[in-house]
Amino acid sequence: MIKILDSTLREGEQTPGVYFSPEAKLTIAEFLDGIGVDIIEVGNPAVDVEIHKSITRIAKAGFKAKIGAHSLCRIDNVQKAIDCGVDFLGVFFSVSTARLQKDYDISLEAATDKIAHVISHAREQRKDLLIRYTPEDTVRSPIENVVKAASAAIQAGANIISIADTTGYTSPFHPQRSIYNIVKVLKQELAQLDLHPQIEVHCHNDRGLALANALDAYRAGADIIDVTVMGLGERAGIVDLAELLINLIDMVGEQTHWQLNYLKDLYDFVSDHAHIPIPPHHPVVGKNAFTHYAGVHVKAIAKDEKLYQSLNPEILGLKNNLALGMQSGYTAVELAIKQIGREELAENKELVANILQEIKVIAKRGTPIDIETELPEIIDRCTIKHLIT
Ligand code: HCA
Ligand code: CU
Repeated sequence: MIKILDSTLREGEQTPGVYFSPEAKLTIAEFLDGIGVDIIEVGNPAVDVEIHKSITRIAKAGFKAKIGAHSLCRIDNVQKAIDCGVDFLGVFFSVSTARLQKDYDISLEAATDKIAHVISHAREQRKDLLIRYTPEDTVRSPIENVVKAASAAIQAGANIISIADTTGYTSPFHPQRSIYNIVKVLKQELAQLDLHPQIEVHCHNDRGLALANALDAYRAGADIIDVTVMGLGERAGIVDLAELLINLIDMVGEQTHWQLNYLKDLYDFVSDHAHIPIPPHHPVVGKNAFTHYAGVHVKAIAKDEKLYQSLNPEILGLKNNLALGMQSGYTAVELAIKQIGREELAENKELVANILQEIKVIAKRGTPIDIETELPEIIDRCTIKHLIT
């Protein structure tokens, strides 16, 4: 069964301007645990003492999910993470030619020694720790470097190798740049060395392909997929939790343990605390994700919702709804009138037509019409006109 690693509290907090207080972090972790994600990556304890405390607190909170810390490839940093009492440790160090030469200025051999040294230190401390090694920018690194670093990491005690598409470079449609191939090749190369780590993928969204790439990696047999709420993260962020889950359900079947009914509240909470609104047309959790509007659509869904819907909002604890505006037709007005409990008016065809005309005029202001508060006023105005004429 595919596992989900949520990194809202680590990668997500790398969104410029975003800060989650320790209380917000705990609440977000509670939601994620309730949804059933497997690993919650809380942060790097070396970044700030407050993050260190949050990791320790969440690690002790007794969640079902494994609680993880992110760490530079340094003994002191790894030690800080272990001191937080985490179940999971992620160590990253790139072995791309460019990074080795331009940034770190060390040879591949020196890099692999360092990786092995740091990971052995962590393994010696804790036999039960899940250790992930990420050759950052994996997908733009020579595969032989990745295999060398990954095998050194596994021999030193790593259980998981993460393929990081740090710059959103891969594409399922590009002949040389598919994460599908990278997952397959890395697994094969490591299997030849009799090494069988779990494979994780971390896909950035710079080209808008993070979700497509994550699903491509899933198809290739990846074991763990990284996500964040709202796809938060550096630059264009990473894979969106809600979007991934809704797609995985189609593939693994509805018999999953994920509690999707917490998603909307989690997203609202994160959006409030990140001060980033959820776009209304955001899949699954956006205000319009299950809203039907244009005349033809509303007329059809009044007969059968599936005519314009391939997802069932009930699995998310949500319902369909209706929007009124310039694109509306007669049926939408009838349904909206019924929705606010004025069924008797829906019979009056002339009145309904007048209300529709009035709605089309108001719609020109360019903001949504609120059915609960504005429709009663529109009805009153039209009823008076109707009585006079
Ligand atoms: C980062 C980069 C990272 C690391 C991923 C990982 C990436 O912000 O440190 O450690 O698995 O995209 O490569 O998020
Ligand atoms: Cu990242």
